[in-house]
Amino acid sequence: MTKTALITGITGQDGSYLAELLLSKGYKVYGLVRRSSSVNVERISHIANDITLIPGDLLDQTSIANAIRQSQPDEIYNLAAQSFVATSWSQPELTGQFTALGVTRVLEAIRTENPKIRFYQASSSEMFGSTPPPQTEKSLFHPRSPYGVSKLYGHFATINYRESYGMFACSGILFNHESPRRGLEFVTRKVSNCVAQIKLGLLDKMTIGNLDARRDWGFAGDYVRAMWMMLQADKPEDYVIATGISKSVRELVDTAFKIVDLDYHDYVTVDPALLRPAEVDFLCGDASYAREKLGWAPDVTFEQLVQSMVKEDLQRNRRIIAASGADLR
Ligand code: NAP
Ligand code: G4F
Repeated sequence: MTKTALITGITGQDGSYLAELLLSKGYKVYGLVRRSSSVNVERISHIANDITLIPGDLLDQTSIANAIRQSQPDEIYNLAAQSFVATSWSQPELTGQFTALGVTRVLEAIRTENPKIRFYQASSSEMFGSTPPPQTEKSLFHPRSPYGVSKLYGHFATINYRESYGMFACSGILFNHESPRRGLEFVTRKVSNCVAQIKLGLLDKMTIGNLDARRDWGFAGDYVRAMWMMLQADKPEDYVIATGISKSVRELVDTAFKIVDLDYHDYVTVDPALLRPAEVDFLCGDASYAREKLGWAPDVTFEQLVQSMVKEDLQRNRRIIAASGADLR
């Protein structure tokens, strides 16, 4: 029987990969999209004819309930959030409204419309904050940003609806995952785009913040597969999803510049304005439980990921130059 899924955050990085995955499995896919004054569907334009978009906002309970009524989903993937950690210090209240209370709004809409719907919550390794690695499902949470605090609320709201109402509600505690579709404000994409622009002569220098922070970076396509697997399991549980390999921002920068035969020392300067009020120093996840229970493992390595991002940004910037009519030599 054809399954139906509703994805909040379908216009984001993960939403676009998840929609592709579900379509490939024969799902009917709906996406909740908030109103914007300009078109914001670049990441899903290639599948626009295969999905149905429903207007709605995580800030608006009625619109979420309407979306559930219209789509009648078997599964809901709650990916919408204010997801940029740095912004959460300048907009802490709004981050809480989207990223924390937004989860309760979706859970409450499911409870009242159809509690049999399976629910996936996009929890985050940011919730571990200052807890040292390796981080597992059993590690302590100590978030270090308003974003991390908000995600922790959403995480426990999901557990609470599972325990209070017997709902099939799961959280994936996902470590950083990236792709050529990553927003330009996140460090991997900022680096891949700057490297491409420096190589093509469009940019002279790149500024960066904390070079010593360490992250466990994987490929978004591998991680949306884990989301789907969680909702196919026999019982609802929470899982850490990670590669188990941690790299510093410095290693990321070095790797990306080397791909285009440049030495980052010649181009990169640290800008103290990019340092965060409180940093998450060291993330490295242990996804043994997901491997054992779901059979999940990542396919793409850190080096392959950075390579693909730099390559795509080189191609995209070349297209921009070509469209502007500038000489590419
Ligand atoms: P993203 O690219 O920033 O996408 C966020 C999505 O949320 C966008 O589609 C955005 O819509 C939507 N959104 C924001 N506020 C909304 C609102 N009030 N109502 C409806 N939609 C709203 O994020 P991502 O990287 O795909 O991440 C997906 C989810 O996983 C997020 O919850 C993020 O916090 C979480 N997560 C991500 C990572 C990671 O490394 N990528 C790791 C752990 C957890 P617009 O297009 O209109 O802005
Ligand atoms: O790429 P980032 O902005 O990602 P961050 O803060 O780790 O958050 C991402 O991963 C979380 C999972 O752990 C998600 F929940 C969240 O939604 C998001 O997807 O920063 C990564 C690291 C940080 O330590 C930051 O301080 O890179 C460091 N960094 C150094 N210079 C920089 C920069 N980050 C950004 N964005 N820009 C810089 O210039």
